[in-house]
Amino acid sequence: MAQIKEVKQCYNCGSILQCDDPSQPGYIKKELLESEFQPFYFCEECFRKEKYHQHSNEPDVSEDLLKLIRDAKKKNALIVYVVNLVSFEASFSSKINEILSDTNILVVASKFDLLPEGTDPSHVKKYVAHRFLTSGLKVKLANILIESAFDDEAIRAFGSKVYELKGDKDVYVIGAKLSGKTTLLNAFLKVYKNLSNRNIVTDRYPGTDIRVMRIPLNKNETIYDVPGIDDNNSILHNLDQSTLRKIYLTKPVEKRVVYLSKVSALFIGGIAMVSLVKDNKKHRFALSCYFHDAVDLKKVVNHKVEEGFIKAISKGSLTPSLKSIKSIKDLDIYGVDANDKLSRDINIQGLGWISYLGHGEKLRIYVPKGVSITLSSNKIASKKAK
Ligand SMILES: Nc1nc2c(ncn2[C@@H]2O[C@H](COP(=O)(O)OP(=O)(O)OP(=O)(O)O)[C@@H](O)[C@H]2O)c(=O)[nH]1
Ligand SMILES: [Mg+2]
Repeated sequence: MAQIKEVKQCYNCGSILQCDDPSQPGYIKKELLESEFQPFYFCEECFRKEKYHQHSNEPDVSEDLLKLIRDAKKKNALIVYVVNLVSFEASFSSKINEILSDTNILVVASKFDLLPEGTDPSHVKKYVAHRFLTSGLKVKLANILIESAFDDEAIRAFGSKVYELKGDKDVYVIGAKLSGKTTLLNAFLKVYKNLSNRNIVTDRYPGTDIRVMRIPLNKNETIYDVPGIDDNNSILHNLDQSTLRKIYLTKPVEKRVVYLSKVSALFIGGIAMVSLVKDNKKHRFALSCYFHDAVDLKKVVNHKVEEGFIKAISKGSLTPSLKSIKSIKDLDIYGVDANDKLSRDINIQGLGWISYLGHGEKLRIYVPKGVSITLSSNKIASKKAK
């Protein structure tokens, strides 16, 4: 009987994928094309050209945390990896991911309620899967939950997935600081039954100085709430408490669009800046910005944008401002080639992200020293240029 079969295409260039001839368009290695972990596919050329999901600085990870994660792996425990959907791109650690490669992982992508209204969860799920894959962690699409900790149905789905995947093993809930681990577990406690004679306790994890909350599931098994991976590569780490409270997202982020032309720049509060170094005469260059609305976005047209940025910070005319930025030496500067007809996100860890569609422009991104930026495919929508 005739069958309808999906023809697999490259996510970037649309070439029909093939494993026979590396010199022809759409070539991909057979094991990648057949991998059950692959949510979408890139031909080898696009993957190489695009340097997907690279990020500049990794978070610091303590020896104690690595010890705890190695212990979890030795016990064959289920790892619940919580990522905060508004900012997780540079929260991965290659040291942790090396330990966790080939481990049973359930991903909870939290704070879906903070993405713009109307965001497609199935696209976000693929984005998360791809992000994990390129960080060296294999996760099946079925084992990624996109949720908000305030949604009862999502919490029940989380509970049943944990029971389905854990077998007779313990469960370790890990992820970056403030990713929502404890909030998730507190919501879970409302629907959970303690089948043991043990109480929930917080104490030191053996052999480390890390304090964990232990939630007994039954006689032998326990869920561990593990303190977060450090955010020293995040804007959040640089801000004082009151500024942080002002720009920390608690309602859905809204898109703001700014058009840049050559010798212009966008000041993102007094914290970060994007300048357009090379334009494309035929196209206006639009930046779709996703930051808290308390972060001022100011476009400036000036040959001396760097000087202008530092001056504006010292005058306190941008909100919020990082007073510790006193000269250009206090900033890390990255170059981004906005390749032809490709839509991308520039993620500034802890602050938000900017989407653009490239036509061969060149950009410069300025962030406080040590803050990581990541270049990735679009989290919200995968518009492709024709
Ligand atoms: N809007 C929204 N906020 C959330 C959600 N989950 C957690 N939060 C908020 O995120 C913040 C951090 O949550 P926590 O649960 O303390 O994060 P954590 O991962 O346990 O943080 P550490 O223990 O420091 O590693 C809190 O202000 C929560 O209210 C969610 O699904 N949606
Ligand atoms: Mg916590």
